[in-house]
Amino acid sequence: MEDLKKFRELFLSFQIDAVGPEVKACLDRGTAPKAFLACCQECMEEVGGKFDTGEYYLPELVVAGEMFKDVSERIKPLLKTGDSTSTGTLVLGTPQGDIHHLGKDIFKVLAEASGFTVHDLGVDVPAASFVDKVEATGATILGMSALITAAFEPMGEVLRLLDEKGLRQMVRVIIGGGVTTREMADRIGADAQTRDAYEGLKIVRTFTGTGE
Ligand code: B12
Repeated sequence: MEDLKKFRELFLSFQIDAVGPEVKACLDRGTAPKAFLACCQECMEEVGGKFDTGEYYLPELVVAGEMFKDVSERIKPLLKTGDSTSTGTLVLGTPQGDIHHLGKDIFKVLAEASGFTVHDLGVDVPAASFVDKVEATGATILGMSALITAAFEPMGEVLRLLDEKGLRQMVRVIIGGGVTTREMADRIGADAQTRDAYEGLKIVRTFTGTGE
């Protein structure tokens, strides 16, 4: 990824004002829009690792988050011209207690670019709101993103409520995000789990019968 070397350096040195122009310069040189998503994810992991070891604090996380948001806004319109053959309706959000949204947003960009209609409820979403939205839209897929362990219980609550309202059979549930595991998905009764937005897209396409 020689092409994104400077972009990566700017991102990792938190040069927030220079990142946008560099995205444009790379795109002008022919860099594929999707390459930025992968590169940003790597950068976020690096920043996250330094946060974990105490080298960085919350301000670095916030700036990295802002840069990531800015980059995805810039490339979103370009991704939409991709393959939009599949269709399906998806409700998406980060459960109550969790305010992380960058990974969810990456998945959303990919799902929309692939032709899905996405109802994004945002972050810190109460269980009842997920269920109400599924009911109101007739969505056949529900995606939840979790980055903190405190979000597990609220995700379980969503599954319980879906059952209670007789909606569980109508909707396939996928959970994603750095803290999720297959065991967690099994425990709460979700259909699928991933820590990779591209894999998530493949999974939801199989749910709608539009995957390979
Ligand atoms: C950025 C960040 C923040 C930013 C969030 C910015 C934002 N706008 O989202 C800010 C600064 C706000 C923040 C706040 C906090 N954070 Co924080 N944060 C992170 C950090 C560094 C990166 C997370 C991230 O964005 N990763 C990049 C994305 C792209 O990865 P991802 O989410 O996994 O998404 C990918 C896949 O999982 C998948 N995906 C994600 N969601 C979904 C959903 C579906 C349906 C699908 C299919 C796929 C999918 O797609 C993505 C691309 O492949 C992590 C550390 C780390 N190493 O991960 C800590 C981390 C998640 N935070 C943590 C903590 C503790 C907090 C705070 C409590 C800190 C505090 N003391 O206040 C608060 C949380 C408050 C709250 N109630 O939520 C802990 C969680 C620990 C735990 N196990 O519970 C972590 C792990 C850091 C740590 N080691 O301590 N944080």
